[in-house]
Order: sequence, then C-alpha cells, then structure tokens
Amino acid sequence: MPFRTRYTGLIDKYRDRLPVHDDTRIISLGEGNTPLVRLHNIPRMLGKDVDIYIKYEGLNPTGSFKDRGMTLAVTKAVEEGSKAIICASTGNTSAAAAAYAARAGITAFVLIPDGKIALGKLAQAMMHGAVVIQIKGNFDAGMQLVKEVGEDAPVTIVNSINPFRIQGQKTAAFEILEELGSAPDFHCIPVGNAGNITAHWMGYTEYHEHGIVNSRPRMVGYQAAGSAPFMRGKMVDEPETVATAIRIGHPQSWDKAWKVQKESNGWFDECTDETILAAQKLLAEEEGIFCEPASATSLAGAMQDIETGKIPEGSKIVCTLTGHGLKDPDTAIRQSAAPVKAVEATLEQVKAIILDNLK
Ligand code: AN7
Repeated sequence: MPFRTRYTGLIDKYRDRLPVHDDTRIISLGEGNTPLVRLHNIPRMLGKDVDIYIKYEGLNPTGSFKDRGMTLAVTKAVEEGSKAIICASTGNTSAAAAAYAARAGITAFVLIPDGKIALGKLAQAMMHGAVVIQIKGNFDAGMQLVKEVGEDAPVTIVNSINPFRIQGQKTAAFEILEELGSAPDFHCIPVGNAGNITAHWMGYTEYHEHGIVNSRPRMVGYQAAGSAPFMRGKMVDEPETVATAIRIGHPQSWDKAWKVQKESNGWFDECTDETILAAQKLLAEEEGIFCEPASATSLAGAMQDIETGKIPEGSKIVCTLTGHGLKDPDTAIRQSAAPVKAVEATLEQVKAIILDNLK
C-alpha cells in the first residue's frame, strides 16, 4: 500500500485497551499522537548531562491534553443516551467539552470562574456554542455545584471524576513508551486536580503489566506555589497563581495521586509564579515551543530538581506540556518585550531596525 492509513484518533488506535464496543459511535477530532520533542538548548544551558523530552499536548485539536479524556467521555455519554454534558473548569476542560459536544450534537454546560479564565479558552467555549455559566467563585466552588447538579439533572459530568476521562488520558503514556521504546526515568507533570498524573500512571502500569516495557518512571507532580495542596498536606481554600489552569485548591483525585506518588517512588514539589513564567519564556525563546503557563510548571520543576541533583545526571526525563501557549495570549504579551515602535513604511527605516537587531 503506497500510503499509510490515516490517523483517526486515539480511541480507534487503542480500541482494545479502552472500554468501547465494535459498534460504538466514536466522537473524535483526531486527538492524540502528539509530538515528543527532545530539547537541545535548555539542557546545554543547564550544563547538565540530562535527556529532556517534552510531550507537546498543546497540539491536540482544542489545544490541550483534555481532548484525550473528552473523546472517550463524550463517546460514552452519547452511547448511554445522554443529551447534555456539564463540567466545572479553569478553562481547558470547558474548551474540550464544548468542542466534543458540538461534534456529537449535544449540549455542553460549562461553569467557569468569573474573570479568571484565559481568553483563548473562553473564546473556544463560546465559539463552539457551549452554555457558559460564569460563577462568582473559583474552580473548587464550581466543581461542588457540578456534583450537586449531576445528582438529579439529566446531564453527564465530564470532569476527571468521570472515569472515562482518565481512561482516555492514559494513552499519552502509551505513546511515550512506544516512541522511546522504554520508560523514561522521570515523568514530570503539572498537577491541578491530579487527574492527569493518575491517568499517566495507569497507562505506564498497563504496558508494564502486559510486559510491553520492563520498568515504569518515577512520577513527579509540580504545583504552583499559591495553589499547592499536595505540598501543604491539606486543601487550600483561596488558591492563587498566574497559571490559572491549575488554580485549584481542592484536587478531585487527592487519594489517587498520593497512591501514584507512593507506588512510583516519586514526589510533589512547587514552583513560584516567577519560575513558571521563566520556564515558559525559556521554552519559547530557546526551543521554539509555546505552551501556556500551567504547562511550563513541569519544566520549571524539573529544572529545579536537576539543579539540586534530586533528578541526577544521566536521567531520561519526560515533561508534559499540557496546553498551548495561544490559550493565554494576555500572559504571553505581558511578559514579552514590546514590539519595535511603528516606523514609516520605507526601506531605510526597516533596514535600520534589521541592522540593529542582528544576532
Ligand atoms: C494546561 O480545565 O482542571 O491535574 O478545568 O488545563 O489533571 O487537573 C485544567 C487542568 C494542567 C492540571 N495543565 O491537570 C480544567 C482543569 C493545564 C490544565 C492541568 C490543567 P489535572
């Protein structure tokens, strides 16, 4: 056959490892199969012998890893006859829910914290025709309401407390193992509700138990310092961080994530907003990779732990970049140098700027 079969999405690819039937109508936008990019310049700058790969989940159809879980959650909701889905969200879940609901022809209700959601995510939810309910409260308050609504209203909850979300998201670990041919030593990942760290561990564990690989990584979960319940050892009532995606104080997968930490012999740590933004900028400027602030927490944390030697030299590290940089244009523009002042449209003036800025 002259051409390879087209990639049609992760449910189709991993059908035998996911809870679907042969006649299940699959709701897909071609999610998954994201690039695993080896960093060149940052390890050199660190002056350490480490092999860092980033899993670029921002290249999913709606720009975040949420699509992996949403394709399965919405597929199962439709299979069960549901006509509507609902979620609370810091933004990315709402964008994914809105898009997959549109694809399925059902209604999406999304609860978002008023004023605390990145602009791109709000644009997505609105554009895909979700019913956007802004609440005067944070994600945790929204999540509480969604759980209460879900008890008697005919809507399916598609937050990561929906087990199909976790099942779909485990496929990211499958892809990493297939591409590397073995497990990395460390997997660094941002933690909010802790659904994704739980999902990755499930994926790594399944391939390990099937004898496809002979080891599993140590899982390292990083939180923003102002929203770090796993570091405080208890829930945080007023979480704050520039990384609005992980502005979560009451993680829904609390017990599961502690289990992952213990089983994988990993750990949790925290990063300040400054180090998160610095890592985001570094990735953009030194590697050409644009992710949103929350995503950069994985690299910010990994760099801290490489610096101290907690992640030793010689290690192979995968950092998940959970969402695309275009999700949050405001934060990107705020931390970048202003463009050169507008000049006359003459060759002379343009040339002068070029000569001034050649590296
Ligand atoms: C970019 O969209 O919770 O630890 O409501 O958007 O599995 O919660 C987003 C979470 C990391 C944390 N990076 O993942 C939501 C939401 C980005 C995110 C996380 C989120 P979990």
